[in-house]
Amino acid sequence: MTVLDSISTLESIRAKVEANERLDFEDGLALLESDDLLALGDLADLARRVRGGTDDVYFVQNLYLNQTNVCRVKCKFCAFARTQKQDGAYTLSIAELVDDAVRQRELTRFTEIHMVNGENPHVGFEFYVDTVRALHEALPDVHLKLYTASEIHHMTTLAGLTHEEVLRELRDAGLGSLPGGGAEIFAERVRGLIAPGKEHPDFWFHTHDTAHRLGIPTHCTMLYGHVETYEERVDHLLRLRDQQDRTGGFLAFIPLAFHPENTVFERRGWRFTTGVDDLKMIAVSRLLLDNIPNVKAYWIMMGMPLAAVALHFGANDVQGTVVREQIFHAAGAVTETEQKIGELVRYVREAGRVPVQRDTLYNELRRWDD
Ligand code: V47
Repeated sequence: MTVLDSISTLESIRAKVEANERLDFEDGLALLESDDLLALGDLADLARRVRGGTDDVYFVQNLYLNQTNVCRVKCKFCAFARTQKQDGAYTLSIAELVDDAVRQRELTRFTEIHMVNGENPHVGFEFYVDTVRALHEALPDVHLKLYTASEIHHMTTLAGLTHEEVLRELRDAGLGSLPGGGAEIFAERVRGLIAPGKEHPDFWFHTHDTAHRLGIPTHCTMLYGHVETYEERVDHLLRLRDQQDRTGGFLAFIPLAFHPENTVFERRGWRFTTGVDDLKMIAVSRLLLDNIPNVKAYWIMMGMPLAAVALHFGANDVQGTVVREQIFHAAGAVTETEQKIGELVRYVREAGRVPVQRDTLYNELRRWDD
């Protein structure tokens, strides 16, 4: 695209954004192909405001847990998973997991537990239900955001139950919402290259669709910066938008930048994404996902300085305090594993925004607007 073409395309997109009109596939592609990063940020910030966004920037005080890294799938992008026999494989008992969470709660007043695991073929469905019940009984006022759609699908195969039956049992045991992982990229070409053993994307959607219909809110993600094309990124975002039109249960979208260290892609020379790509993804996500209220700048992946810049590119959430993150750190993240509330507040304020501590469901708990 020539510079002049690019300017006129962005201008026509701006007119749509100002009129709060839905952007289409071609718009998404043009945005990703644009090098005018500041214009993208400006458009995304405009879109956020046109749709009712304010200066509030959210964060949640949360605890990350990973009960097991044993996984049957062998996704090529993953440095966290192990087979049962590999060095470093672990599965925490329910008592170990709960004791740990209770000890952490004495140190920090987190309101959410965020837990994702490997798809462990050596435990049964009851292990998961008992884990949820035990966490809920030990910490009844903590929201349990547990298990990606891939794990839920895995549980249906373990138990011979439907997605609805699995979700109902987990919900009755205390599950509050689902994290957005497992989405990766929906395009089958890419899935076949990076995660050939993973379930078909239809199951990912079916799980979220069922959760929403049962009143269980969920999150959604996209793993970018590996073998996918811009077209496949836009396709992924539009499939999420269609799902949200149908059921409306996504609380937030989180773009996840691929980290190559300790994966087969590192040996093939793949590199970390750049800040430009990360900011572009935040902006394009905000612009295309007109029906998902929150876009997170995940500081664990991009670092807090860039996450603060992302607040001017359409993001309105910096995720959380996140203690002991393992998935991105196994793959080369050099960010801290914990962010103190005071630091989150400082970064958000320096970006000219108002820090708001939220619970998982985006209810306001505390604000810093002085
Ligand atoms: O599905 C795995 C990704 C996801 C790598 O819901 C990797 O708020 C980059 O679910 N490089 C799991 N990404 C994490 C997840 C999550 C994370 C943050 C917020 C939320 C939320 C959910 O992590 C996986 C995969 O897409 N992942 N390995 C890697 N090497």
